[in-house]
Amino acid sequence: MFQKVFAVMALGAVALSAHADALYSNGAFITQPTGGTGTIAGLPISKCDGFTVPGSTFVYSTTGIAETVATSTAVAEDFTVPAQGWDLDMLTVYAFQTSQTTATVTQVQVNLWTETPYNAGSPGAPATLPQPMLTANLLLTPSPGVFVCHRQSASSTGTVRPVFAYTVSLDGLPDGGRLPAGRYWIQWSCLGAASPSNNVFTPLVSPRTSVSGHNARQLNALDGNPASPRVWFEGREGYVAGSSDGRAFELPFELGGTLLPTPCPADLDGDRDVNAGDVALALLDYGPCVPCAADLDGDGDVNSGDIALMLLDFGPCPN
Ligand SMILES: [Ca+2]
Ligand SMILES: [Ca+2]
Ligand SMILES: [Ca+2]
Ligand SMILES: [Ca+2]
Repeated sequence: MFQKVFAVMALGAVALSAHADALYSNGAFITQPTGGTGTIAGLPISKCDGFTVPGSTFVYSTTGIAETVATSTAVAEDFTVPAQGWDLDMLTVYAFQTSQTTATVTQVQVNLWTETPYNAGSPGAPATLPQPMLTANLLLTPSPGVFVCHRQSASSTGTVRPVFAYTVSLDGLPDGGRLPAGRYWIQWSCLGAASPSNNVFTPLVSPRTSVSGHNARQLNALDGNPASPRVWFEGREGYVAGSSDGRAFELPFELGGTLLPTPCPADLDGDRDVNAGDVALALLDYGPCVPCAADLDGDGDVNSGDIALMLLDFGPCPN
């Protein structure tokens, strides 16, 4: 009989997780929602914010950061799960391939870290290298790309770099994406069209002053040579070895899912209500019992002390 109760519960949980709410956005990047001129008249624009470094008049302007499966590059961004915990269901990332006018991304690779990503050769790597949660990236087929805007340099009004949004399921993460409170890094990269260039880029959060705490990480060649090893480092716009440290940035992404329910240990049958049914279950286990859900005070015995705790929580579980 009780097995039946749990089976019904499990079905309820599946139905709930199919409803994904917006849990987190790392920042916007459309700077001119009412559109541009020339060949992209009327379509929204994401214009990068240019900057110069002391002693130079050159205006740096980063249209995109490589996140290309075909060249073994990737990016990672951090997010913080609050005390209640999250059940992640979906990730939305943004990508363009210069000169492509249609959505080209056919695969998004995803991994998750519980520490800042470093690998062998990373500047400032800790003695013990962190590892991603999954030994192999999730290989995910995205929803059809949705046009979002055109990405431009700081000065251009004509270059066509249509940015598309791609959404993938995160239910392939450990435990279906259920995460306890803490700080995490989500890693992603995209597989797009092979020619005329296989490079896939993400725009940057723009303007960068709209958010703080810039710390996006890149998996790429440290020296800019495509043949060099791929290492994790903090991305720096306008970095020039020996003359400019550049400036860190943020990358746009969104997470969808649900808040985990608040723990309610006295609710033994999981119906989110502590009532006579739960007391009846506890009485079935009365006496020495290890391990035992009804042993609420953890003393290895289900007795009047546990029933008293149960009565204290009588009524609906907190949300
Ligand atoms: Ca960040
Ligand atoms: Ca999930
Ligand atoms: Ca109950
Ligand atoms: Ca007890």
